[in-house]
Amino acid sequence: MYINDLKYSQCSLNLIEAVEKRTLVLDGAMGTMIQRCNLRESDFRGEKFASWSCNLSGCNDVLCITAPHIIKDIHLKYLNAGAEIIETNSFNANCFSLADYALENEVDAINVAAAKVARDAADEFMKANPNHHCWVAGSVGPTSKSLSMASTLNDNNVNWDALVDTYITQMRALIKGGVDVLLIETIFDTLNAKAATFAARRAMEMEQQRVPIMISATLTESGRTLSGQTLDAFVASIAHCEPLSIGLNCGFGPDTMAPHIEALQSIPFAVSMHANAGLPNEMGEYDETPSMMASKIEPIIKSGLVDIIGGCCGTTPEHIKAIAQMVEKVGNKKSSAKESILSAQSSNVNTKCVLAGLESMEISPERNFVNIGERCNVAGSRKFLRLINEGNIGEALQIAETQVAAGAQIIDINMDDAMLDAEKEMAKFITKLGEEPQTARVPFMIDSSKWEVITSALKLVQGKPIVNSISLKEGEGKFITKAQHIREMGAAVVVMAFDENGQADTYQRRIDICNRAYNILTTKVGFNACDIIFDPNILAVATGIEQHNSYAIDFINATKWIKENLPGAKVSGGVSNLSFSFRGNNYIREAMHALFLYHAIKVGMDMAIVNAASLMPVDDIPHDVRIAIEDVLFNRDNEATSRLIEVAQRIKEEKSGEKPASSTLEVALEALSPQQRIEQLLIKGNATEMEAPLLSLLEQYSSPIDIINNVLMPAMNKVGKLFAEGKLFLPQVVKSAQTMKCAVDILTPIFEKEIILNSQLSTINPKKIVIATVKGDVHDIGKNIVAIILSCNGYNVVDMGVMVPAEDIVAKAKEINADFIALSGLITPSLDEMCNVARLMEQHGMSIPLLIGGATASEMHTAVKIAPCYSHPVVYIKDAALIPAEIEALTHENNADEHIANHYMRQQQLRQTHALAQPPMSIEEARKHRFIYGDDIEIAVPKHPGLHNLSIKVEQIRHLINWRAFFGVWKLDAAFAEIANINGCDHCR
Ligand code: THG
Repeated sequence: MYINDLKYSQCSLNLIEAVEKRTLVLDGAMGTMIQRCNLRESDFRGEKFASWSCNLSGCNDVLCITAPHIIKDIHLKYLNAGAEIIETNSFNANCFSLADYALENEVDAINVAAAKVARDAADEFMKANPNHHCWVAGSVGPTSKSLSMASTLNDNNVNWDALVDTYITQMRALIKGGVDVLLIETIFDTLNAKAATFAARRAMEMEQQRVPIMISATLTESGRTLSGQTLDAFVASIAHCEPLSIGLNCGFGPDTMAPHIEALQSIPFAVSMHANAGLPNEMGEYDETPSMMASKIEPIIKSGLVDIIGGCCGTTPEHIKAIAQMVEKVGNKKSSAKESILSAQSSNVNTKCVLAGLESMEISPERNFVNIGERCNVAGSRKFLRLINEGNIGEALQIAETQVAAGAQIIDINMDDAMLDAEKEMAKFITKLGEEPQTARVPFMIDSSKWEVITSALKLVQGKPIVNSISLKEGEGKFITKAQHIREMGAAVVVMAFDENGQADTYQRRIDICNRAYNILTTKVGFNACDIIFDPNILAVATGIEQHNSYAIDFINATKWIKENLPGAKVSGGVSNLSFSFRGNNYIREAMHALFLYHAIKVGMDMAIVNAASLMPVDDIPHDVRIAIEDVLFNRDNEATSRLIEVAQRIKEEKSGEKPASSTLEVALEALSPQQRIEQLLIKGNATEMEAPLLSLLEQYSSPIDIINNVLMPAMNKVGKLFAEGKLFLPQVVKSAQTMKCAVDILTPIFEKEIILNSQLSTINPKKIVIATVKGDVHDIGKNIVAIILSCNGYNVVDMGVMVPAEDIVAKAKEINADFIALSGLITPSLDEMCNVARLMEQHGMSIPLLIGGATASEMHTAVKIAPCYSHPVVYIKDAALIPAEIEALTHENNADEHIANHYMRQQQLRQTHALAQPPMSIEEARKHRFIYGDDIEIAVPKHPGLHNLSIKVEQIRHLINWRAFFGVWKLDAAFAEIANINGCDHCR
């Protein structure tokens, strides 16, 4: 059910229409008027609460039940003074405030009564004055709680859900009682206001009745809300509820309030103002007389800045009368500009994208480009991950601060690590960011592939954040539900160019998916087009794989298309992804980022996730480097990657002053033995000269298979090692793998002949590997690289693609009698899915090794979470280049058992280290595990009780000490544990 499907009452429609045409007069203070009545405590109690246990004096809201005639009389006084909108006497009628009087269970009754008595007064007035229309506004105060400050105030009694429930109860009752509009007022904390607007929607859905919302904030002297937001930021944070009006009340007299009201003139909503009768004097009284107040308001009305005007503390029917007369005198004319702003409000394309932290930030072409700090990301910064793991929030916050100081205008926050409770860590970090003035200033980007992490983070942000991200990968239904929720929570959204078939990796798929998502969001969800940020996938270029060569230019062209064809939509992307091939060479990476951004911004890219501190000016890049990079970005020719590798290597040498990396690789081939020559050719990816040394080796080895096992495989392992040391880049590894394939191809016809001769079929039967990106995940670039490297190494690879359910993977492996299953995934939920696959393999009684890879996978997670699900090897593979070596080791004729035993031992150690690093359980929890014994247990009695002197040598007891536990605590690694083994520790066997 969408809010737009609900209907306004005729009265509410009249109100909306009236605000567009003229300035309406709101009533004045309720409290002042009740005080004037000099009520006794017994008047508050009335009949209903005569024997109530609490003192009810001062509980104004209860009077709606116990003395409705008094309240109705006040309403009538305001109506007769000229008020057209009267506020119900329900400002404090929420369960938190009423709990002070033990009336928390009367919220419904009091609000229904408040609405009814106001309705009564309004109807009576209209009957007597048929030419005057008047309306009832349900007054909803801020409650006594502050959500965004709850953590600072150590208030554990309130959170988003509790506050939303509180508001829902109050608002449902007001709607039931017949109000024409809800007035959320005296807002000092925007997060409270967001909860209120969220609750308003729910209340309307529950009551099947739509009512307009008026929103009114209270500023402190600094011109900000108490929770620290500027007025602009406040407007940006609540505009998503499309209120009838936004305005100010309380806090100031009319003259002090005027400049702030002026600042609201360009908002696409009506503007309301109900100031106090001046500032309270020393006695706490308000001195401004009705005529003083009216004359101060006059210029504001004349300038057409205000659409709804009334009074707050200290104002009386006399003040309202003076104001109403002044409004009438001024002529009650609205500027046509304002009229058109208000009537255009329903169009959702022509508004702007304004985000907010404590301050607002508009994403506009004038800003040229917005940079989003990437470093608060556990998957994108080893340092940040370490700090979060250590619970060092202070230094983690400094990373955010440093980014803002370096120019980040938004900060991306990502806690998706398999070993972290991402939801909890995100909540903790976001709360802390909101408390630090430097970081609270900027809008946040909540980056997670887990929906629960996003939804719970949204409940903690008082500004207007960006959700990063949603996509069509699970189909339209889920996409719409998520988008709808994000819209209701008032966030902008990053939409990744993924669909049911995976991630878009061509120009056409990029624009097709973005176009489809745009249409769904704008037509079916009613999302403001300006709040949609497309991410058409920045993927790594120069990987050595041909299909990847056009990734950069396709992104740039897709950006251009989106900006030209999807009005309002923004474009963003994670720039550091682009240069993953050059990890270890920061200079080239940064130069690539700078040039990529330069070209993407030219065609309209609005923002990007970047390392704010290391953005390089394009003009600082030497001409030859620039050309080499641009050739890659624009995919100018097939040699572009090779040329960039050369440049990258040269620069690395120049920067490090190291012995050139290439010269360690470059050796005079003629002087080498055939084995060494083959190794060099493989490292360099040179296939053309491979045949001669291979053939000459045939004289030395009895079979081509021996050459593969003893020469080619070790050479590939060396490639893996050089890669791990940062001496080779990914494209070179891919090229090496392709060279390996050529070498194997040269040998194949020879051993095929041999098979026939020796009928050794089984020995050369290539190993079969089933590889898949698991269910829920569409990322497959890493997996594809692994598949290519494996095929090049002569394995028989069955690539099942992306989003593959566990059942299908296991079925396929059984069907083809696979030797390995390899699983890949980039996002954290994929890791849980990998556990599911492991469990299913166990259920099916399989015994083949399971290989785990992907950006969020880790050795620790594999050992702690996945391996225990399966009683055979589950091995984490850090890099694509390392997989052939691991497969060899796992199946090695002589050494496999030892390798697997070592592997199990290492994983066992990792699990212990992990267990020891967990915080100790609480004493209550520990006591639940205490030893419970009954009568049937016999407890041995010591044979010789009392004190005895024993003389024991250390050597005698050393083997009884659990050294492994100590090594775990001391964080010593496996090598040290070996010593314990040597020393014969019983626990370490
Ligand atoms: N699109 C969207 N969101 C994203 C991405 C995207 N969020 C995450 C990521 N991609 C963008 N963030 C990063 C952060 C860091 C790096 C890359 C992308 C990075 N880090 C160094 C590395 O891995 O080599 C590590 C540096 C270190 O440990 O200090 O490159 O595309 N919507």
